[in-house]
Amino acid sequence: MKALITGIDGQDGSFLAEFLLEKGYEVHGMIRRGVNPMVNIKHVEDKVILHYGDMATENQLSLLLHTLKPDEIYNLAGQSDVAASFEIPEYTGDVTGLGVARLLEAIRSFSPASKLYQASSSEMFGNSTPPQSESTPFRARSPYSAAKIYAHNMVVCYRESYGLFACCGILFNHESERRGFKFVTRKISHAVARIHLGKQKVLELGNMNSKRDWGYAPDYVRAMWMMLQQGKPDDYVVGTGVAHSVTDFVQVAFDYIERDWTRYVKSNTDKYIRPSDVNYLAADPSKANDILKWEPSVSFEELVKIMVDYDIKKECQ
Ligand code: F7E
Repeated sequence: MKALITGIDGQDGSFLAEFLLEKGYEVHGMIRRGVNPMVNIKHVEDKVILHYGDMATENQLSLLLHTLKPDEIYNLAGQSDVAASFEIPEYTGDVTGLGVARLLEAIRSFSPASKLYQASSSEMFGNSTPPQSESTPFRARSPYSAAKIYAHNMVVCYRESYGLFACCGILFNHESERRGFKFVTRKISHAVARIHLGKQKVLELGNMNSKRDWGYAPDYVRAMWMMLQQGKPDDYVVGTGVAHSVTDFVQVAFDYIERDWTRYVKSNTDKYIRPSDVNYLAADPSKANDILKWEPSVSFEELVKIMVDYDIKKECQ
């Protein structure tokens, strides 16, 4: 089996590459020229085949699909930083939204038998009432979510119009020791590790009241693969079903190093407040539980510990 992962060098791409290699796949990855974030895939670099490509240009995507004709395509590329999407809305729309239209056209023209996994996002639900399921309305609250909604709708449209085997995984937040430092969980685990070691004194955050359904990323890449092994293509919500606030994450992380978080954390820092935020995301993962038989394997408390432990170890090196 041959798979192509766009955005292979990101958190999810790297875990998915490991997962597919273990299953005996020939794994191809698309990376952008000029970017050097190879840390996540350094350990599998000689086992995967990397290609330069960009969601912002159709030529390379078409050529890649024409040459490879992969059995499975996992589209994990895109501008995924919600806060940044307010500053670069056009770029976000181009790669995260229109990029999927380019990919779908390339699949339809050059590799129509490929199965596609599209990384949709719980951010698309905006402030729709939790718990959110596949039938919950999408309500964009950021340029990022608007782009993801467009991409999601395009995948559904191509599935229904051209019979492509294309699935959207509406994934709730999933984190790990490979998460980028700009996302709140890794920002917290990294700061907590540094505070523990006496290297940092203060952690500045924005809105600590928002609630997210946080799971462990390796569990989520398993769900992506499971979707493509079904008899028919469909869309699935993937999350733990349990939500916690940013304050909860902070509290559990600081409890772990036995310190009182209120002495170190400054909340509502202007530069981390978004023009509009999503208040409360909690998955209703019943469909993924029933049909995919997918279940998360790591609890919220375990996730926090994994991340803090990793960052303490890293900061000691
Ligand atoms: O923010 C609040 C912030 O940036 C979570 C992406 O993977 O998941 C992710 O999007 C919450 C928000 O993730 C800070 O306002 C407070 O309410 O970690 P985040 P996100 O926006 O939920 C979804 C599913 C995706 O698809 C996205 O690609 O935390 N928050 N203080 C902060 N957030 C950040 N980043 N930094 C702060 O200092």
